[in-house]
Amino acid sequence: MSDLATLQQLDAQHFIHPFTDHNALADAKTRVVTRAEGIYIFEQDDKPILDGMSGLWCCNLGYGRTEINDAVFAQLNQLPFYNSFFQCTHEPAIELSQRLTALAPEHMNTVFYTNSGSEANDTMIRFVHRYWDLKEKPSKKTIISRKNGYHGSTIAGASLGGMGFMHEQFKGLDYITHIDQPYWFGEGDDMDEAEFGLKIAQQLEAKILELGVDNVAAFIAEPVQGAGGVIIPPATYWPEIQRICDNYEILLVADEVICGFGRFGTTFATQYYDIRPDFICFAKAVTNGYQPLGGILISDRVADTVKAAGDDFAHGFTYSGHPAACAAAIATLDILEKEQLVERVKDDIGPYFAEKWAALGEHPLVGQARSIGLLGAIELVSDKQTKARFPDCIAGSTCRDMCVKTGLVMRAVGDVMVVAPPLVMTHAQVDELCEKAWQALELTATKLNK
Ligand code: PXG
Repeated sequence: MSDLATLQQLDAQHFIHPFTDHNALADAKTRVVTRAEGIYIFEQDDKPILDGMSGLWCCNLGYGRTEINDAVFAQLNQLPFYNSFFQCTHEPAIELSQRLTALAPEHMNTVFYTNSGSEANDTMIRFVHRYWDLKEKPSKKTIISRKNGYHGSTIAGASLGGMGFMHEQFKGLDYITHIDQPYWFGEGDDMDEAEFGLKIAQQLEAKILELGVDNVAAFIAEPVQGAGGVIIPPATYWPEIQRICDNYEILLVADEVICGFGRFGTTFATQYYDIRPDFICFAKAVTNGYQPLGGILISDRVADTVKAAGDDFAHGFTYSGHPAACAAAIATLDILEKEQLVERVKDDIGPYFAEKWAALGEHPLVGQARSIGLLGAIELVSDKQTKARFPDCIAGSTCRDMCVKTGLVMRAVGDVMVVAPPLVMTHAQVDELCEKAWQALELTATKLNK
């Protein structure tokens, strides 16, 4: 293995990293991750770092799951690649489709495969536009999304996303528009939480009426915004969104790229919130992050319409339903079922995590500690009463650096610290995560002189 300095130098010379300030990276130097086991990653010094982010919201079963590796290896030996175009298919894609649709809500019985969450969202738009054209409502093209949502990084994914700093760097699609997010802590002022949830949901109705129902095709949202800072909507939000979509016959899209596969103690977050989307977009944890695979689960009304069209649906990727990726997904679903991890999140480790995580709210720097299943966020503030922030998101970036010192991966979204740890963690590991987070908060407070 090359020494760290050589790797860092080569990295700086040849590798442009995603979502990275390369000047800051040049000063800090890349961290080279060398191996992983259980819920820990290791760098060259070989000290364990608790991975509170499951890779990047994807390794829900943790690392070292050799069952998945073996399944991929066996599939590569049997049939490393064949396409699913031109009336061909193969067993892994067939089996996975059957398994995924059995887990999905009853009205969703078909899947289309992509290689990532971004492509899943692009694909969703292709289906939405095709559906309304086939329904002879071709003016229905606009998709309503939310500010601060994240839906990926292709042009369509980034256009659907509502992060201002991303939109500054490219020209977004003109048939996508955004309404506010249900961020009660940050934007609810003095409003009651339930009332705020209704008010924000009703922006969807107002937007539909403003644009004209004949022009609106779909509404997309993450059940809980992940990359935007683990924004858990008030309980009143989703029922009202469902009512509005039903009332105006707008297709509902649940982007479950982060929420899916057990994170909330249900297979899909759609089931947690009891909503009936036309599309569930998935990726990441479907293969435990071990192979690139994404896709969309599609409602019967949309799938039946598109299948009945009588001509080609002109959309697909070379690697749609790649056999090795499908094999990884089947092995992942096998483990989820065998180890009863969805139930474990609901009845055991989820409630335990909720209790321990909530205690971080007692720290003087924390304005709110919230969680759902195994997803958690803490809001860093300089004043707990007024919720005043430190300038320039300095608290978040400081806390992230302190987490590195304490041996914990916790992500900073501005001044919100978030975690999405593996579903397999033990009670003792939840304690360890929360203790390390507390230590990082203490170090942050000292550095910020609080
Ligand atoms: N939808 C959602 C809800 C996501 O979180 C995507 C789509 C896109 O998936 P792909 O596979 O194309 O990356 C995502 C991805 C972060 C971070 O910093 C989050 C994601 C990706 C990279 C970084 O929190 N989410």
